This record gives sequence, C-alpha cells and structure tokens, in this order.
Amino acid sequence: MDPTAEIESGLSAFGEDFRAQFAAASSEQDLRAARAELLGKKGRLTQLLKLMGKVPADKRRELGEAVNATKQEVEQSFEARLKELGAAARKADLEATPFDLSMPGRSPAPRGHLHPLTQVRDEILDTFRDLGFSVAWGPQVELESNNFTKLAFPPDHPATDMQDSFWVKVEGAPADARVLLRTHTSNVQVREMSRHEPPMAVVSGGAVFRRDDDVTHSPMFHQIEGFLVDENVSFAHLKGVLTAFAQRMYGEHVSVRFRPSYFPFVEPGAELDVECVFCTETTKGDCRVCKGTRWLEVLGCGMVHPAVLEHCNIDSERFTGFAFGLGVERVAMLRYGIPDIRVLFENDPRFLAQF
Ligand code: FA5
Repeated sequence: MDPTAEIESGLSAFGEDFRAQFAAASSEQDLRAARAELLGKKGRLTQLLKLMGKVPADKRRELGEAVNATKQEVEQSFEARLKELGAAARKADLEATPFDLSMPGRSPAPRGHLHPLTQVRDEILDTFRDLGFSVAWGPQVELESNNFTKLAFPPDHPATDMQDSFWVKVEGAPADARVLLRTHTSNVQVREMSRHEPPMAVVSGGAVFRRDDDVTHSPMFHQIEGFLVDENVSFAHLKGVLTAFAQRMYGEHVSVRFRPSYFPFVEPGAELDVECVFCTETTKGDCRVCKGTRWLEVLGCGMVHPAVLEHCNIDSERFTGFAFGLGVERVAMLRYGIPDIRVLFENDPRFLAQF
C-alpha cells in the first residue's frame, strides 16, 4: 500500500478509535493505559509516524500537520476525560457513607499490673521501710535448724511433723541437716541475727509452705516478718511500732488490741487485732468478715525469746528485741473482702483485672 494512503487511513481510523477508548475507560488507571497504547513508544500513532520516511517530500508537510493535529486532539480528549473521571470519583466519595468521627477508637491492648499480693506485700514492706527498717530476703528451702531448732521449737512440736511440713530429701546430706520448705519467714530472724550485730531493724517477705488447704489456708502463701534488736527494747516499742503500722494500713483512727498468745520463739507472745473495718451500722453484730466479733486478727508478735538471741550468738543479758509475722493473703482478703484464698492463685484475668 502507498505509505501516504496508509498513514491517511490509519489517522482516520485512529480518530474514531481513541474517542471510543477514552470514553470506555472507567478509571484514571484505565485512561492512562489507553493513552499509552495510542501515543506511547510502541503506540499506534508512533507506528504510523515511522512510515513518514517513505512519504514523498511534497506530501510530507501536509501529512505531518495532520498527524500533529490528531496528536493534539488525543491529548485534549485525554485531559477532558481525566477531569471527568476525577470529578466522578470526588462525587462518589462525597456521596459515600461518611466517616463517623464520633466512633470510639480501638483501645490499645490492656496494660498489666502487679499481682494484688505483690501490691500488698510491697505496701507493707514500704510502711516498715518508712519506720526505719531495712529489707532482707531469705531462702524458701531451709535447714530445720533455721526454721525450727534455733527458734526454740521443741523437737516434738507438731509443726515439725511430717503431716504439717514439706520435708525435702537432699542426697548425701548428713542425718542432722534436715531440709524443708520453710513454714514461716521467721527463718530470716535466725539468718540475720546470726550475721549481724545489734542494733538491727529488719523486715522481710516471701513465700512459705504448709500442709494446709481450705478456703482461708493455702499450701503456699506469703508472710512478712519483722524484728528489731537493741539495748533496752521493751514491749512498749513493739506496741508503738505495730500500732503505727496498723494505723497506716487501716486508717489513723483505727483501734488496736494486743491479746496474749503463744509462739515458741517469743516471750511474752501476743496477737494484734484491729477493729473490724467492715462493720457498719447495718452489719453490726452480723459482719461476714469479723463474724460479729468486731475485731480482725492481723499478726503474731512478741519479745524475742532469750534462747533465740543466744542461738544467734547475741548476748541476751545486754540485748532485747521484738518480732512480728503476718500473712499477706490474710491482709489482702480482709482488705478486698475476698472470701476464698484460692482465687488469689488461679490467675483468672477477670479477678486480677479488678485490682
Ligand atoms: C507464724 O507463722 C509466726 N512465725 C509469726 C510470728 C513471727 C509470731 C514473729 C511472732 C513473732 P502463724 O502460724 O500464726 O505464725 O502464721 C502467721 C499468719 O500466717 C497467720 O495469721 C495467717 O494469716 C497466715 N497463715 C498461716 N497459715 C496459712 C495458710 N495455710 N494459708 C494462708 N495464710 C496462712
């Protein structure tokens, strides 16, 4: 075919096609693809232009102008369609369901916090730290001598029984070095008093173990232990420190009472009760927590038995001291009205999230 005729017919077909193609493009992406197909390096117009070299010189100018005019038309038509598509997209956007800016956002993953028992333990330790006590820690696996013997437990005391304590078999240990899971934190008394000279004021906390299991007793629970040894320490000091502690924990105006009690490692021994903070005008006499007694038992205490001081190489003629111990679970249960100790160890997030 004659190149001039070929270009002319190509241009006229082209003129009809591009309008149809642009009109059919329903997105900017489609429209740009159609344009590239027409005007791009391998596009139909470029192919026609390649024939220009074969066109006789006298026809070239006229034909060149026709090609340029077509090219311009394509560009104009492209721009017009681009505007149309843009306007349509904007209209669709405006007519779409609007964003609800008042909708609550997605909340971030919940943050964890310390276990309620750890919170209570730290609060008690902090209270004594403020009163001038230093904090010490002791092992949970302990020698019988530190847990019982040096604390003046008689060898036949029921607490030393297989039924009450968890004894640990240590291969190759001498027969007189029996080992158990500590039954209280009073082992820290023996360890600290054996290591340091008075004066000393120490508080400690941690897990202890007993063969107990009911709604208020768990085989593993936590205690806080405190003791102070110096010259001329009397029961008045014990009362002053523990009353200050009770007021800090349960309120400045809370009443306390000391009831005589027995522990082998103190003499005299006592139990500290605080006035029930759950009794109200309506529950009076029928309070679920204190069972109508109006008092809550908080801790065991007493003057350190001279035998304990001597076992730790402290001169009991010169030094005296007081000691106390309390159950952390009991404080937490009383404070939060938790009726069953086991929920403290089940780690149910529905329970823990309440603290
Ligand atoms: C003692 O353990 C003494 N060592 C406390 C002491 C220290 C007295 C220093 C004097 C001087 P007791 O066995 O009463 O005492 O235990 C203290 C507290 O631990 C109890 O009042 C109770 O709150 C808590 N407790 C005892 N057994 C359990 C248990 N199985 N589960 C949870 N708490 C318990």
